[in-house]
Order: sequence, then structure tokens, then C-alpha cells
Amino acid sequence: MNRTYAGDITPKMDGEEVKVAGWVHDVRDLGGLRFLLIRDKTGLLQVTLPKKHVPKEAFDLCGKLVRESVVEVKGRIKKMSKAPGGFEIIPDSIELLNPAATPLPLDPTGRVNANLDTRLDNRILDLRRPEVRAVFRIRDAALEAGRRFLRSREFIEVHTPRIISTSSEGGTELFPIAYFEREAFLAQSPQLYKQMLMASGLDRVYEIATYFRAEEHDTIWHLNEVTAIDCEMAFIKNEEDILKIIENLVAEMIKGVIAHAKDDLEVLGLRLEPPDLPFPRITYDEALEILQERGLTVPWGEDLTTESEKKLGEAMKEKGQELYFITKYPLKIKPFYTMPSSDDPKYSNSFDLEFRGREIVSGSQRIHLYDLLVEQIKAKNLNPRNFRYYLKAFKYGMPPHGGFGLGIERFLTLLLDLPNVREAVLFPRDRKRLEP
Ligand code: AMO
Repeated sequence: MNRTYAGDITPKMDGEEVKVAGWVHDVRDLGGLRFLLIRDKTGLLQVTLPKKHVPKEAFDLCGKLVRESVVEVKGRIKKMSKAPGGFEIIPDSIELLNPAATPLPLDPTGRVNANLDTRLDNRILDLRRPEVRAVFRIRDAALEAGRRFLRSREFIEVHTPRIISTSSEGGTELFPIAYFEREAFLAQSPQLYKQMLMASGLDRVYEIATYFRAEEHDTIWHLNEVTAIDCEMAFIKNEEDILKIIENLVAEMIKGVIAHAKDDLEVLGLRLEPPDLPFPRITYDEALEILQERGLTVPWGEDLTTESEKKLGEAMKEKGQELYFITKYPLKIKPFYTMPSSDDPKYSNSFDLEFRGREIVSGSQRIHLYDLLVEQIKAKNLNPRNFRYYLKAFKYGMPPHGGFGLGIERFLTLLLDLPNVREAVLFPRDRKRLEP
């Protein structure tokens, strides 16, 4: 007999034989009547044991079961309006597949509140709670929809090295590693490789990968191991070509969640609407003006702080906008590979996508001209010699190109209104956490 999940059983199956399995959620003992609540990946089901009508071994074992042990039950379905799902199971047999130790370090029923650290220390037990698992099913639905969309736009999935020899986003955030006789680092992003590929004829690439940031921040928004959707596309006219891809990608990911993770959204008590397209585009200068009107002065040329981003988010929310681009940042606060604007080289063809007052995407049109690129590397006090392998790709026919990186954990945290970005990672890495 195959195993049946709680969610696949209905009261209409009254009288049918089934085999179910899962974790002991709870046991209630009313003397001559015992109830065993079993949890599987779809939900809860009730096994009812009237002493007189079930085998003695099953009744006795039920009385001894420790919560979170793994059990398998064979029995008959009986319609029962008061039980979860409108049915109960009257067992012919109960098998203890593996007992759980006591005491439990975390209560997976959620009846006892635990702080995030305790939850993360016991992540596997934490994941037994449906609302915790829901986040990862939603993550899967979002990524699946993202992949489908990018494929439909002729992007192909690639994998670039995680072990690199030079920084791509600035020197201070690198994790050094021992690589035989040489110095090497964990990749901060696929940036340099995805750009190099633009000269190969693989005109549109994407990578869904983890990368590593040695940032010392300990905030609810920062991780040291981040997963992102990175895209790069060649033969663009300017950054507007990329913004169109991003807004459609984000809309498709949200629609994918709505269509394929309905039950999980319900578990989290959320109702999502697909966003309207196009997303508004406001320039960096316009953002500064909006902030000024709200009493917050950001000196021109400085990056937006968490506080200013939040304030801008409030202003945009009042206009009914939760997703909007900030474009044309000052060149000096963007990485060396960012294309200066043709009308005023103080500005750049760069952008961020903001979601409810927080950056989830950043990207730009890139410099594709060898001499200008070398000049910009030097302008950032970097040594072009360390970028030889990268620069080589720009010498022999590099088309105009651009791209972006979308942080998946930030996206989910904002979409699902999670209190901490760590909630969107199975096993988060931060300054203090290297286990589990
Ligand atoms: P950037 O460094 O802005 O850009 O990263 C892209 C997106 O990744 C997410 N992110 C993070 N999320 C959590 N914790 C962190 N420490 C963290 N760092 C980044 C954010 C961010 O918007 N190479 C460029 C992208 C490009 O231009 O193509 C880059 O890495 O959501």
C-alpha cells in the first residue's frame, strides 16, 4: 500500500483503507480513548483509538509515544466533522519508525515561542512548522517563475566560478581562502564573468547562485552568503532595455507565487496582487528632491542610507507605488564597470529597484570600451593588472551590454513581510553564525 498524505484524504473516502506516516504532533489520552495527531508535509490528521475497537498493541504504543517521533499508521478512514480535514483514521496498526529524544530543544507546534537564534540553532525542527516551510515553497515558486520568464526571453542559465582571484565589487568585502600556493577569494558576485560572456556570442545569460560578502554589518537586511538572480544582456541601447526585463521578471515571479504557492500564502495569512507595469522610474536627483520635501537632506553624491530609502519608500507608498526604480546615480558611488551617462559624465547609466523602501536589485549599463574601462579601474585606485583576464574580453569585440543582480532573500523578505532577511534562508550565514 502506498503512503497517502493528510491533504489528499477527504471525508468522501469514508471506509477506505490507507497508510499514513509523519511526526507525532500530539497525543491526547482520555482514558478509554486516545487521540494521536500526526503531521506530514501537507498538514495534520487525527488517528482515533477507542480502546475497545482497536488492537491492544496500537492502543498501548499510542500511550507511550513521544512527540516528534516518526510513525506509520495503517487503518480505515472515517468521516468525522470535528477532526482536522473532516475525517479521522481508525488504526489497524501503528509502527514506530523512529522515536524522538526528549526534551525537544524547540517546540515545532509553535505553542512555545522561541527567539530567532534558538529557531535557527534548531532549524530542522523549526522547519516542521508550516509557516516556516511555506517561505521556502514560495521561494521555489518565485525562482521557478523567474527561470521560466528568463528562458522565454532567451536567457540561458550559466554557472561562473565561485573561486576568484580579484574583487568585482570593491576590495573590503572579500573572504580570502587558501588556494594551493596562491591567494584567492570567494566570489562576491558573478559580475566580471557574466560581462566577459557578453563578448562570446551568448548574448543573454543568467545565473542563480550564492555569493559571499564579508560585510561586518549585523542587521536584519544583511547576510554574508547571499543568493541572487544575476542577468547580463548584450547589444542593448541603454539601461532602459534592462529595466524592462527586470520589471517583467519581478511581476512574473510574484504572479508565479500567487498561482503556484496559494496554500503557502494562506498559511502566512497573505494576499498578494500582481504589480502594475511599468514601474515608475525616478532619477537619483528626483529622489533627493522628494527627500528634501520631507525634511531629509542627502548631500549630492552620497548614497542613500537605510533611513533615506525608507523615507522615500513612504513617499512612494502614498502615491500607491511599492516598486520603483531609482536611476542615474552619481558615477562616483557606483562600481568601476558602470557606464557614465553620455549627457553628463557626473551621472551614470545605473539603477536600483526599490521594493517598499528597500533595494532589491541593482544594475547598470556597463562600460564596453577598453580604454574607458582601464581609466575607470584606475580612477577607483584599482590596478588594471589584476583585471588582465577580464580586460582581455574587451579588446577583441565587446558589444554594448548591461545587467543586474536581484537579491532573492531581500525580495522574499519584502514580499512576505518577514521581520528578518534570515527568515528567507534555510541556513543563514552571518557574522556570528556558521552552524548549522
Ligand atoms: P549589489 O552588490 O547591489 O550588486 O547586489 C545585488 C543585490 O543583492 C542583494 N544583496 C544582499 N542581500 C543580503 N545581504 C547582503 N549582504 C547583500 N548584498 C547584496 C541586494 C542587492 O540589490 N554586481 C552587482 C549587480 C549588477 O550590477 O549586475 C551587485 O552585486 O538585493
